[in-house]
Order: sequence, then structure tokens, then C-alpha cells
Amino acid sequence: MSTITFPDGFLWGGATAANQLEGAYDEGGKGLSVQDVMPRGIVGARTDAPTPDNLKLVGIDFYHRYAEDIALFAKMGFKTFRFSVAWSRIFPKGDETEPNEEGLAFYDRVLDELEKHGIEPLVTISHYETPLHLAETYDGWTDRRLIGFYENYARTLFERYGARVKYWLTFNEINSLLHAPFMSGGINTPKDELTEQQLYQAMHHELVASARATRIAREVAPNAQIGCMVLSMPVYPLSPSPADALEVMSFDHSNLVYGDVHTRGAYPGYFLRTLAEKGIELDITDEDRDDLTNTVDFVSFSYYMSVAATADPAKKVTGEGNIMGGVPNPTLEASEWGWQIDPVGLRLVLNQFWDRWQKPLFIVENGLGAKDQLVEVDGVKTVVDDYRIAYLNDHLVQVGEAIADGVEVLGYTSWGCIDLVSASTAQLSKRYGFIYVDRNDDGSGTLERFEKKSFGWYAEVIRTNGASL
Ligand code: BGP
Repeated sequence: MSTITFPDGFLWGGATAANQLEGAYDEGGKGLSVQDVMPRGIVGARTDAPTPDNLKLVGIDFYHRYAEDIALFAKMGFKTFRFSVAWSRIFPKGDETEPNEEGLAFYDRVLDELEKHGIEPLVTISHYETPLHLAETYDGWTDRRLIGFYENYARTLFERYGARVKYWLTFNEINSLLHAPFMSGGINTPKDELTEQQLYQAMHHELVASARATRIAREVAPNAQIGCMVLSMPVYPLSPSPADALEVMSFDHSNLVYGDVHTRGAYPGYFLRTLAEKGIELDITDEDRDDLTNTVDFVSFSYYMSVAATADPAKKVTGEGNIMGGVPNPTLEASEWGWQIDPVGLRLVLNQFWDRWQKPLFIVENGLGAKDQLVEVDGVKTVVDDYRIAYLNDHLVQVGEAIADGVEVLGYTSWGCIDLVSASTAQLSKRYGFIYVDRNDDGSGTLERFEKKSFGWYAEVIRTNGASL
């Protein structure tokens, strides 16, 4: 029992993304997205067309079971639910001018269900699911025209749902673009053939599109709160040497620039220096500069692990499962997928972001991907996931510490509150949920849902507003 207090109205909940749980990849007029040709996540090559081994095509069938799933979230007492709109349900190819009504109607139904249970929606506009046509025809975000397509898409969402949805996120983990260009930016050209010039230009286009979405929201959905979303990765020097501390600074800069632009409305000096040293000249118009001044209302982020940084070339070994670079920290344990577990890192990053940006923060992803075993306890099928409870408990205690430090935190949505398909490896066996879904990596399973032990634990955390931690 801790003495931690969470503020009244703290938004407890869970987070998902359309491509990882909806399935129904070709129903309701939906077009293909990049995910429909990524059967191995970011670790494997894309395919020419959807293949049956791609678990995302069916996902966990949320498209048909959303009412049952939202009722389970309500049973846990969720105050908020984060989900993404699949861009290719609304604009099947991405470059149409008129939206697909059937796609829009689906999210109306999801919002109806959330409203029924008094759950606040938290909507990601673009979560790793760029329409495939935009990837193949325009090479994704390398092309400036994507800004206009995204603008049209965002405007459509704000007009349709603006009165019902308060919290919006423009791009999921916008800082993953340079690391996973196909998944994150719909960039079809293989990563090793892309120039840094192209990648940084794509980054600029996304930043402009994000700011433009904020500008549009101010016009058409004045009650909307717009947030950016970054992948947070606290970094420690591997040794106390100044050279390692400098490595930490540049690693940090490479991630913080996204939040800096979103909160300050312009590129910081250190980033301009990086571009100059790389010989990159970005195409930035006066209109772009003006757009960028539309800063966000809050900053949201995912947090799974921290890394270390070293200047010593002999020690530069990338950790398993880490797409962002950095080296393993010898003081920390890792998950079954090699992600190093560091609850204190969450307190550090909350303080860093708050000190730097002075914007309310929203933790919109955190959790433990683990292999679960379905067992029978007193005749009821469940998972005894004490390891997940321990992980989440330890992290939430650190959120409480950060709140005590004076950091303003709007809420916490645990990643994959119901088991879903992994983004990095496209597996179902990498489970995060409070709810077990009977589906396996080979596609077998009934899709039936079962409450894990963590289900009751999280319900109690929410009921007591964190006092049970
Ligand atoms: C984040 C993504 C999510 C999610 C999560 C867990 O990077 O925003 O989409 O999947 O990571 O990662 P994984 O599914 O690879 O375990």
C-alpha cells in the first residue's frame, strides 16, 4: 500500500490500434493498408498482397465483437478507451476526396457503445496503418501531397466525430518514422535504399500535417484537445564519462525534436545543426512554417523500456527488440522479447517531458508483452498473470511519484488492454491484455474472451483511483 494519490478525474483505461485488433480487413469498403502486407511485422519483408498467415487480417475480430469487448472494459471501470481509426476504412485508397460512409458508420457505432458505458474516447488518427495505395503510388510521406490527403482525412474525422470526441492524437509514435519507414510512414522504398534527405523530408511532412490537423480542429471542433504522440525512451550513459553523456544528449535530441516542434512551433537549433552537418536541405515553405506554429494541447507517449548510450564503438551493440538504437543497460532485467524493464524510467521521462514542455502529459501505452497460459481455476478459465500485475503495479507507482513531483498527468491507458496482434513481430503470443483472446500464432482458436487475474487487479486500481497500488 502506498501513499500515492492520483488526481480526481484521472483517465484510467486501455489502448489499442485498428490494424492490431479489428480484422475485417476487406469488409465495409475498407481498402488495404500497409499492415495488410506485413505478416511478420517490422522484422520481416512486406508481401505483394495480403497472405493468409497475416494475423492482422482477422485480428481479434473487434470489428464484429466491439460491443462485447467494450462491455468488458466497462466492467473493469475504464474511464477512457484509446483506439485508432483505420485510415483506409474512411479513405480506402487515401487520395479520394469523398469518404466511405460505411467506414464512418462503424466508428459511430463504436462511439455509441462507449457513450453507453460513459467511457471517454481517445482517438489516434494515424496509427501505423497508412493506406497501401499511398505507399505504392506516392512512396508515402516522402511525398508532400500526403499532407493534403491527411488534412482531408483529419477534417472528415473532426467534422463527423468532433462533438463526441474530445481527445485526439495525430500520429502514433511519430518519432519512429526514421527507424521503421514502411510501417510508420508508408514509405515503400526499402529502408536501405532511402537517403537521409528523403527520410527527414518525410518527417517534416508529417510534422506539418500534424500541426495542420491541430489548426483544422481549432476551426471545426473547438472543444477538441489535440495531442502529439511520441515513443519515449529514457537513456542513461553506460559510463560516467563526458563522451557517454554527450551520446545521451544526441540520442535524446533525436527523439525530443518531435515534441519540441509540437510544443514550440519551430525546429530547435540542435536539429538545424544536425541537418547542416548531414548536408540535408529541407524543402520548408512559408506556409509550412506558419502551420507549425499550431502547437498541441498535450503530449502523449508510449513507455516500455529505457536504454543506455555509449561512445565506445566496441560496446555499441543494439539490444534485442529495440528499433530505436541504444545499448542494453547491465543493471536491468528484460522481458521475454528483450525489452528492458525499468519502472523508474517512467518517472524520469514524465519529469523530463514536463520540465521541458510544460504541457499536460498522457501515458497512452505501457505494458508487458508476455506468453500467457490459459488454465482453469475453480472451474473458470483464466490466466494467472502475476508477472503482468507486478510490471503494471511498479510502473503505476512511478506515475504516482511523478504526480507527487508536480507533473500534470491526464491519464494512463495500458497497451493492448485486450490481447491483440503485436506491431513489431505480428504475433498473438506476445500478449499484453487483461482479457485473454483464444487465438494463436498459427491462426487457430475460437476468438473467445477470458478475464485474466490482472482484470480484477486493474478494476480495483481504477475503483480506488490508484490507492490500491
Ligand atoms: C508501440 C506501438 C503499438 C504496440 C506497442 C507494443 O510501439 O505503438 O502499436 O504494438 O508498441 O509493441 P509490440 O506490439 O511490438 O509488442
